[in-house]
Amino acid sequence: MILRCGRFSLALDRPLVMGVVNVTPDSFSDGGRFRDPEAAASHARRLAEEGADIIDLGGESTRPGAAPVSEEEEQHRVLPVLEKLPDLCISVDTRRPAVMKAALAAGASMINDIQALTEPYALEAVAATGCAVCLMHMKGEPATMQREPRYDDLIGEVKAFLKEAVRRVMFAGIGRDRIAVDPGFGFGKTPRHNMEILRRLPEFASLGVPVLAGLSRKSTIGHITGRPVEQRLAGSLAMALLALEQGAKILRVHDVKETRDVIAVWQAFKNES
Ligand code: 7PJ
Repeated sequence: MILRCGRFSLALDRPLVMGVVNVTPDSFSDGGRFRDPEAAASHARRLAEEGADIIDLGGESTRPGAAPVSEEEEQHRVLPVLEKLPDLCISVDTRRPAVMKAALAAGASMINDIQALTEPYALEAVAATGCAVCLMHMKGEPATMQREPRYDDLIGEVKAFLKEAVRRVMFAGIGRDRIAVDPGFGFGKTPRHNMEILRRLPEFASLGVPVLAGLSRKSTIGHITGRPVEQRLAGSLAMALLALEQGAKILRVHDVKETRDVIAVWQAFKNES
């Protein structure tokens, strides 16, 4: 299996690592250390050297209660960083069609959308390009999604949403080899919901596209371990190993070097290295 990301073709015979670079002043997990484009670009370079296959660049904080960002501000955060990294496979984490268009024109290879290209004109922004898309499930809106999320049938609901999202983007002309899906850990989910999704992650394989898992430093790890965000490396690595074992093909992480070691150990255990 191959994931086509614009001018990059990523083989999925080993799990891929997506390294997170936030260009926000209020990102909960790295405290907006990379607001300056130069600093963000050099962090991205370091993650690529550590073994990130894809760099996920985000200019909008989706942290509950985060201040809204204008479209202009979001572009102003992301584009200068993107332009400094023409040789890397860059994903842009955005919900806005105008940002998608501008990012793709500036060389982005993937669009990672926490609302699965549901904004009007989002499909049009990506379809005619060769970029990959990550379609994520979210229940509610970032500002309020963690207020007592409830499901009658958690796995059924998330899976049905992703199945419909895949159908919709394929109908718009995006080939299966350009699509990844993501159950959206922490996006309208309690720690209990997140663990149930992880436990039943193998059921998402029937969607026929690679599953991306984003668990790195998330509050569920804080809930389990009692650790603040800057002390969640061990918890994140444990989550990465579980996600691999449950069939995730792409891991979205902050700590690339350490996650690559987890993958190496897992592969040696599977005798595939
Ligand atoms: C995710 C994301 C995730 C995808 C964020 C954080 C919050 N995109 N963007 N999956 N999380 N596809 O990094 O903790 O889980 S922002």
